[in-house]
Amino acid sequence: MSDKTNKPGISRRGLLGATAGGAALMGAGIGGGAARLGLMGGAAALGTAAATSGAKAADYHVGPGQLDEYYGFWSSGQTGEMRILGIPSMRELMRVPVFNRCSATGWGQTNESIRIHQEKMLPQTRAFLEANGKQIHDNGDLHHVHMSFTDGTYDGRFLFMNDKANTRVARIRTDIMKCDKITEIPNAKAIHGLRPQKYPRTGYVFANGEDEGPMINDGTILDDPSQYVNFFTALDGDTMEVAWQVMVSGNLDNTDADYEGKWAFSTSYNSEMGMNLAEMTASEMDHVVVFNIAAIERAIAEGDYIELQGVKVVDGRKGKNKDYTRYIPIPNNPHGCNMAPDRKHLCIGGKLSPTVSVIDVTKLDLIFADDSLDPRETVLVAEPELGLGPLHTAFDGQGNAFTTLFLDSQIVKWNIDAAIRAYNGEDVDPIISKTDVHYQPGHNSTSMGETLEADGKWFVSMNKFSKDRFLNVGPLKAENEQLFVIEGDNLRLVHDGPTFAEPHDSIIVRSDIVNPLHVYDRNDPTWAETRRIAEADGVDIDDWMEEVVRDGNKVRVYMSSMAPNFSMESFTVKEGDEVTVIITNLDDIEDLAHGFTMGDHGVAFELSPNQTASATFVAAKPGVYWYYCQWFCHALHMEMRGRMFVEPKGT
Ligand code: K7E
Ligand code: CUA
Ligand code: CA
Repeated sequence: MSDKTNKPGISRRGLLGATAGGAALMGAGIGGGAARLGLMGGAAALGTAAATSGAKAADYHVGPGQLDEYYGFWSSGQTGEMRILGIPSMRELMRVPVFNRCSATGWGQTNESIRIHQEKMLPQTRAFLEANGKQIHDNGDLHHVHMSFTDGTYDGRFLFMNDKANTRVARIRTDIMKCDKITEIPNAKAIHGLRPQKYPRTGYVFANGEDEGPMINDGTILDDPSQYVNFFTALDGDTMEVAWQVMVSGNLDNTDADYEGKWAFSTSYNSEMGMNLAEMTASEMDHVVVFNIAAIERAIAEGDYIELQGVKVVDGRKGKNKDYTRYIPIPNNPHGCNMAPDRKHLCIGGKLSPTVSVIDVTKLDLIFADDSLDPRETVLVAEPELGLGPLHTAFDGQGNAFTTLFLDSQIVKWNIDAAIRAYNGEDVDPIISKTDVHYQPGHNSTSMGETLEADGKWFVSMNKFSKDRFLNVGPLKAENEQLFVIEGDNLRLVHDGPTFAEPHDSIIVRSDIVNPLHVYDRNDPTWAETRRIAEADGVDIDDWMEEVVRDGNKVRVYMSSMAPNFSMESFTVKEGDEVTVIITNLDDIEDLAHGFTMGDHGVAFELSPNQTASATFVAAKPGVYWYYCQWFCHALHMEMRGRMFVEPKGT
């Protein structure tokens, strides 16, 4: 499984040919023309060496009743939720809805979750949604989940994540493992790369806008890309307000931050500002943008900004001769952007280039101080040729890096110091080993690998294709995630696991850092507004409730749940009433969740111990409707139900 013989001894130029061929190469890896390069077929045929090494996998078996050593926080791509796994069992422990609508928990339907969705929604989006008969966007494309940092390591407070589909950033509170903030980002389009500030703390959450557009996108400018710009956003991780933005040249893909709190970095695959594939792959070089945080803060303080949609925007475009940004040329449509825990080296995956570009971030001051210096020559310290389609890099904390090779379907383990020495002309091979994965890996992660506490124990490869690894479930296949134990130079496969559409990124966090509650605190802010409404109605939501409050055609129904009963066996409303059902689960015993489902009304929500939740609907059809508890809670769970009587109009 570790074979150095596969090291590509081919030059980048030779592989990719003309630049248009670069694009074709990626296409080839994904499907049709793979045979030309012998890539996919080869991987499928020889990809079993690692897989058959399961003999010692039992060493790492997490047996019944045993707990995992790490939490895995997983994105879910177009599903729009965050997932929690146990590592090394790779068992999926929980799904936390964020941008998606969840049938189980009522996320996206409860008044409490709709308030979170709407709190930081732009007014024009609200108007747009209303015109489409909706209150919220209930889809998302969640690629990157990252935890808040203090002093360069995870502090267990929050998880932050992007929505590429609807240009948002969300936060999850780790004490309750629920989303508490969703911020729509003005000006930018399609938030993709996202990373929290690592030092001194989070602090900022950096978010990349991937798609270009007119500075003021009101329909005045349409097909005139010469007037398009793109935005880099810094949010305040504590308030989830946008702190500032930087206007940039080119688009933005992935991002990371350093360990000194000085810089943020973003890759761009479209320095060309191309609008189609040929244009986006026209140049041999794209770039990484370096953001000078102190200089940007100074610009904001001194007034060197414009205000766009209420956001202070600094102009960091190319050729502005300001010290806000620098553009470092990187080959070729680069993708991953990963800061090593040695505090010094930033690794950029070349994607169409078989190289990873290594930047020494301690040299960045030089190019900000002296504009005449060649930025690439000044800060680039290595550019090892590692294999085809390098995307993302993870670290073991011991000076080694693991890079996913999308086209080669391999993980290459390499040594950063050796790569630097090779770049300086020494005859050393930075490549330590290559391991087959199944198939086409995108992101990867190591345990604690994006922190100063990187421990080099576990490695996950997040593979975009599973093909023959699992029973056929039809034309749509699962993705495949493989867990490896890092053993010396090699990776040993201990688990293959299918996963639903489509995790991109993950982090592996020591379990002692994360300490969720077992039951809700009754004073949780999630239902503060619901509490305020109840108080105005003279109802105490902390107590047993049996109240129906009428307010014109609005009816608020207050009840409690306690196994195996709702406090109300029935309630009566009139046809056309807008009904809000507000429930507190007075059971405060660990794991005693109830739920509330109103039959034939599309209403269902979770009621975890001590939780208050509510949902609003129109009782538009006269008749008898049963509501029931949908979370199995008691021997008499089936009996935990009641009736809503909807009287016909005019009775
Ligand atoms: Cu982080 Cu998939 Cu959005 Cu790379 S991206 S794979
Ligand atoms: Cu309460 Cu099931
Ligand atoms: Ca490009």
